[in-house]
Amino acid sequence: MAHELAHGGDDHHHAPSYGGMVRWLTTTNHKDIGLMYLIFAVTMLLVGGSLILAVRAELFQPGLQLMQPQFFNQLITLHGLIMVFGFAMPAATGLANYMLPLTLGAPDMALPRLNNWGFWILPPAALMLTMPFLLGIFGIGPGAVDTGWTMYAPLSVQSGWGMDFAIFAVHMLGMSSILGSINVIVTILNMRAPGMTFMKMPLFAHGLLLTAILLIVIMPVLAGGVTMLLMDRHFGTHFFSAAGGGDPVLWAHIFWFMGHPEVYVLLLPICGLIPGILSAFSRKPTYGYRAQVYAMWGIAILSVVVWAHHMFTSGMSVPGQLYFMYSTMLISLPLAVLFFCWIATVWRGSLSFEIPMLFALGFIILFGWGGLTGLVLADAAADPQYHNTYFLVAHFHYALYPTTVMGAMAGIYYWLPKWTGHMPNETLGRLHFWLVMIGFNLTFIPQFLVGLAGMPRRIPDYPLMFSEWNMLSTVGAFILGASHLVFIYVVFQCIRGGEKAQAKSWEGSQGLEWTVPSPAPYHTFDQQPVIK
Ligand code: CU1
Repeated sequence: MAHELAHGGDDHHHAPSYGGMVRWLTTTNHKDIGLMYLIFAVTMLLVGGSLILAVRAELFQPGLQLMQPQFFNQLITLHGLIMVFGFAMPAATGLANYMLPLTLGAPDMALPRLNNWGFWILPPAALMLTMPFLLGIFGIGPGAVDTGWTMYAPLSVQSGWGMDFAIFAVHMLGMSSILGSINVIVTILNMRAPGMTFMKMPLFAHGLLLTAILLIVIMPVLAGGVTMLLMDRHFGTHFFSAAGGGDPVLWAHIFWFMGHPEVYVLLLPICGLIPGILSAFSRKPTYGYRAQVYAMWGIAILSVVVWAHHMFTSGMSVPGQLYFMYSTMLISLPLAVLFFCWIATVWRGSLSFEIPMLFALGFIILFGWGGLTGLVLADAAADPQYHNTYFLVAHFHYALYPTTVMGAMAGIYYWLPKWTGHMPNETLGRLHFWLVMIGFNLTFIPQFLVGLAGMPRRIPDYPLMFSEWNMLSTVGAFILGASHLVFIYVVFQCIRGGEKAQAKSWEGSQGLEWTVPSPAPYHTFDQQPVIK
């Protein structure tokens, strides 16, 4: 089934055809690899989601019901690392692999073997990250990394050997994303269809290009950081130990130099993807193409100079606080340009609300709240009040869930007809969307409220006064979890059959050139066989 799906398209490489596992291990076809990335990402989404449902179950009531604090810490840490590195980034790389060559009019990614290598680093890395956790459940070893996904020193210097596994996993995940990024950049620079200048390229490609550049800037820094951490842990250095002349705050700087741009790494591919969907279902061209390109560049450049807004409470000079506050707030300008263009694209359009459009609009609404609450947190005077509370947790979930999960879902639903030849079930797809909207808001609105009231994050117990909101939040989380099962059912159903997709899969769709200003450049799309 998956075999047919990936081979439905053209195979330009005419590689010797192996069967079974060997074929998937050795494939250099961008659709095969894109598909494997997507399957890996959705698997990790379910794993990371299950971990946090255990956390929410513990937080259903005050007191310790289900687990000890150390196990709780492992759950929240793995949830963060798995969702960012195991789900969100591979999901974007999967969409990039599958769709980027098609939107550029290229036969494949520029470096197909590198592409294969980049993917196959991921499963061992995921195993490396989760193995100590599984061993820990069976009573072997100290369990998984339990420092929170930020791996702050000095805790991470002293934590058990789950940390060492996490360090190696981070190295491998970083290597994988650097390889993927090199491939995206080379493909975009060299393999565009004749006549497709930079400013005629789909916004999707612009988003992926910026993401790739950002990843190459930030991932080596994190790799250096975790290497220093490894040295501190085992080889007698004192980079992060105040007693030895080092500084634990140095770790926070290194981490957030990666961690803040990472948010935009996750956002930018979706900023490239959403305008095309909005345009298709509004039956209008994308509004403000140039403005969106420049805004995305602005966001990418600003994103690497604002990292210490995560550290207002770790002791910073007033000029430092002012700089990081204003530079952070400055990002809202290019983001507002994007929001304006998205709204202007649908404004007075002939709208219809099929599944991808629902997810695209849901993304705009929820991500808007993520952005606005981010402005609150960026205020250096207000931040000490909210730092390390559930207000922050709710904020970054409003920023990241719509971008990564809903963005990926919008893209997957949008392209499912093209990939499988069938339309997804509209009723179930809408059910999925509304379960997401209800479940997500029910989970995180209460977290804003308990956060404002002072409930700290990363602690398995809490005072009685927070009980009701936490109960609601847990109920919401389980609804949100269930929504993903509906999604998986719809995808399987769509692969196996259903209403036949037309050449223009969605009624308003303009085909593959959805974000290219007219006239569309020369391309080879119509010579590629239709997926049956
Ligand atoms: Cu940040």
